[in-house]
Amino acid sequence: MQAFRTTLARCVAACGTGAGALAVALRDAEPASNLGLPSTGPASKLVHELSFGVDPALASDFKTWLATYLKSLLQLPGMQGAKVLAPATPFTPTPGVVFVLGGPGAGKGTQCGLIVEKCGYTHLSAGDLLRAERKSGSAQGQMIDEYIKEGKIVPVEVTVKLLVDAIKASGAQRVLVDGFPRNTNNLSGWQQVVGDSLQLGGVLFYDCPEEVMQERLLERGKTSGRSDDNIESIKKRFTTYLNETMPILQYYEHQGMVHKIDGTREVDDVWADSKAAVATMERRFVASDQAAVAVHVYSTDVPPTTSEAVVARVAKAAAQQFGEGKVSVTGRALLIDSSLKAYDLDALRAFD
Ligand code: UP5
Ligand code: MG
Repeated sequence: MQAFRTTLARCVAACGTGAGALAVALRDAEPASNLGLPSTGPASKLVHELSFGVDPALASDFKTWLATYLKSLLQLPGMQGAKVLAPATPFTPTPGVVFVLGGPGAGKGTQCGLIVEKCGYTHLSAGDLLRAERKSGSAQGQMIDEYIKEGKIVPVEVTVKLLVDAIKASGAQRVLVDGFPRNTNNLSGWQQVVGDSLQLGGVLFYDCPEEVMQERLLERGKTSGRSDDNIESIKKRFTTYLNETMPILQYYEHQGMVHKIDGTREVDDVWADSKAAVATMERRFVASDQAAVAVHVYSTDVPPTTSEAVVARVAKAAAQQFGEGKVSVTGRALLIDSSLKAYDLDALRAFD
């Protein structure tokens, strides 16, 4: 008995601990094409590991359907059983943000207003938040005042805190971050503070020549009361935009994240493009918001059963039930290489 315990301990040590140990007991069935050939020896056991991406709105219906569907799948020859694995922590979708960039007066705020109205997004303008903070009269408020009049970019610690606090307070799932990030300091500050806690759907970029923007801002300056809607500040804002914000746009362009929109046209025409861009970003959000479900299906390799065939069969059934694109299915086959049993631990036998 002691010898057995020692061997078992060595096995467990060799395999690692926890979830890793379970994973080691299953090795990739290779090459995959072998699974399609008639087996010559005694039947081996296979685990078909299926991963589902499910539209969160369908998560509950999917769960119900999956249980019934798996029962029918298990009627097929060679199929022996299945386990549905749930994530240990409940799935919560990551809130999505869209950066809105463009020169001063390009129409960022105007288009954001429409996106809020028609698409239900929450709008947070970095400039508006800074202007509100300026009113506080604190030392920080005076510093912000100087930066805005000079068309300079306020240090990122201030702006990111205002933005992140406002995003948290809003509790929104979709947020337009207007007029940010404006330079590399903004970008790195955002990435450090936000990390993966928010997902970026893309960047709306309103492209507009300086003459048009200047005319709009001077017109607005007659009534806006903004300390930077005067010709001196406007010129400085243009320079800052060209030197510091354009590189940020190029950075995101390289990543294929920018939706460039001609901002010189009538508001409604610009809106048509904004709407299409938001729809594209929404598809990106939905794809990454999909709740993850995993299933292990156990079969023998007699008759031969390829993972591709199982995935294709399950994907077809899911598409018939929920519609194309609502449930994604991927999978692979694993051979059971060796199996370890928990010794004297009844509870752990449930995993076998
Ligand atoms: N208008 C809009 N669309 C039109 C159209 N299609 N046709 C005709 N007219 C149109 O529009 C400007 C004016 O044009 C309005 O009168 C509108 O009716 C008309 P708006 O939608 O307000 O343009 P927007 O691009 O939002 O212009 P804004 O002046 O807000 O741009 P800025 O980027 O200059 O201002 P922001 O508030 O973002 O920043 C101000 C300052 O804050 C910065 O200069 C900087 O000092 C500071 N700041 C930071 O330091 N860090 C930040 O992260 C953000 C700001
Ligand atoms: Mg604005």
